[in-house]
Amino acid sequence: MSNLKFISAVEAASLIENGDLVGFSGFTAAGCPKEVPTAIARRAEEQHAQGKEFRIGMYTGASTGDSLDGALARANAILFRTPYQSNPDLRKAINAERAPYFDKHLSELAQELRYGFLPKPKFAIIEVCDINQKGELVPTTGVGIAPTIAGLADYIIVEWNSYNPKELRGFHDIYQPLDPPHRREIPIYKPSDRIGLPYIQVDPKKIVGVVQTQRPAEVGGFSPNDEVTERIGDNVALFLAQELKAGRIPADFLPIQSGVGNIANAVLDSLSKNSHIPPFEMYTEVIQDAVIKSIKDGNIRFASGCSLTVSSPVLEDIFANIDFFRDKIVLRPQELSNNPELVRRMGVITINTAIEVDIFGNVNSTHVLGTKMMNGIGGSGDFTRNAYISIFTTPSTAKNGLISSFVPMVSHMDHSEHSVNVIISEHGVADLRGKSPAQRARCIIDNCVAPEYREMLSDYLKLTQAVHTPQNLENCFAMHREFAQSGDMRKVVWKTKQ
Ligand code: 0RQ
Repeated sequence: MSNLKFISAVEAASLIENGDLVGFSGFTAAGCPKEVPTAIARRAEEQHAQGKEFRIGMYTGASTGDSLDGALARANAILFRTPYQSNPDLRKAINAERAPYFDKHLSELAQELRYGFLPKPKFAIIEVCDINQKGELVPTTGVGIAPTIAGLADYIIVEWNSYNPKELRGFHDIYQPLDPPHRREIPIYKPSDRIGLPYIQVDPKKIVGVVQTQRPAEVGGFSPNDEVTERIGDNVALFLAQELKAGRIPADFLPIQSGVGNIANAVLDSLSKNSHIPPFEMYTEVIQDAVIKSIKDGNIRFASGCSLTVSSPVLEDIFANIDFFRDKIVLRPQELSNNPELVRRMGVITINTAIEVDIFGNVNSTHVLGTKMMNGIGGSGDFTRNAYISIFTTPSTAKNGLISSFVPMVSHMDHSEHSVNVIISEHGVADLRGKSPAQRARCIIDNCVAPEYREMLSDYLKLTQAVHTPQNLENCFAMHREFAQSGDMRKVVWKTKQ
């Protein structure tokens, strides 16, 4: 190990100058560096106190931990940031235009960096559980865009976090497709196929320092399932069991992708508990607590993902039983975990959460009231557009019923009616396949909308003419306007022509 230069986080941060572009490993809080970003944030604050500019451009895998996104946002140290994020302080900075943010499909970021569509990072900061002099970096619990930024960056700073056991070596499958016109098929035919190396190979001469730490992962816990999330989960399981019975899903079932958060966790619990659904595999981006429980129970046979986004007790359980999980989990770069070619080929059933859905089946995953960024599109577009069956879940209302998640026209569109097959709320299932816009509207209102909004949305349809998509341009955003004015969509009064 003698050739490796061990430095402190402060020394590492001092290498980074105002305006530098920095790529970070990890995906969600899993696998992200912690000590160096915190030290960069402190350096920014010191520079600002001396009246100097200090901001960096940030490429990450997806959301990160608070010591990365949170610390740099609070320090006003962000020149730009992409892609997905979910940190409250960063969200505030983005929505106040203090942190310019552009959203991207997660599968595309690595290749767009290689294509030169985005300027390449000068530094890559990579969290590892093991490293050697040959430049073999073994990532920890999340991969993200680490292989690409390590390849493109001029300098690599390694954060060697020994909270993560070295025995994680073997969990990763590191592979980058060639770029056009040389790209071939990616040879993954089932979730458990491995095609790459168990480490990221870098040029050891680019490693300018290794910072050692033992800082625990920063993934938050999940809220226990409540009545609404449980009912959504049960409705998803019921729907998929029916599809299986009808022979529209093969008897061995198909791989499942499931988004991030409490609803996704509840859905996986319900799928595992449903006796009509056989043990299945996951081809997903985020492996959450419920997946680990289901692997242990034998209800999930294998999980391919980009990160182990699990709460601390679950992570410690994995570390304690690492050999049990070794042949049941693989962690890949997001370019593979979210790859449209693979999602389409393997027939992945995708389940993601919407913020807002319109009665015609268009989905808003990202913007509150059409203007404020919530988190970002994440992998939802990578999966939805290429799914075997694409499902969106949402509670029928938000903010204790003041907002209906179902509106005449979404205030921002991420997934169009062409990509969205099925909508599921706690009230039921709207299967939109093979239906015209008017038929979809009836189906969503009858099956998914909260009882207190059903009549209102039925009345909306009465304001429309017999046309292909029965919208009323005078009223299509009236529910949003009403919420902005009175704080309660239930008070909307439709404008009718006198
Ligand atoms: O606000 O926190 O102030 O209470 O939105 O809503 O119900 O807690 O749901 O945490 O599961 O997040 C779509 C954001 C859902 C997430 C989204 C308000 C609501 C609450 C959050 P509060 P919940 P969740 C895998 C795939 C896009 C990316 C994706 C997401 C807050 O799932 O980011 O799918 N998805 N990636 O009150 C105004 C509405 C609202 C609303 C909810 N209609 N209007 N506010 N809220 N509906 C992940 C990755 O790619 C890494």
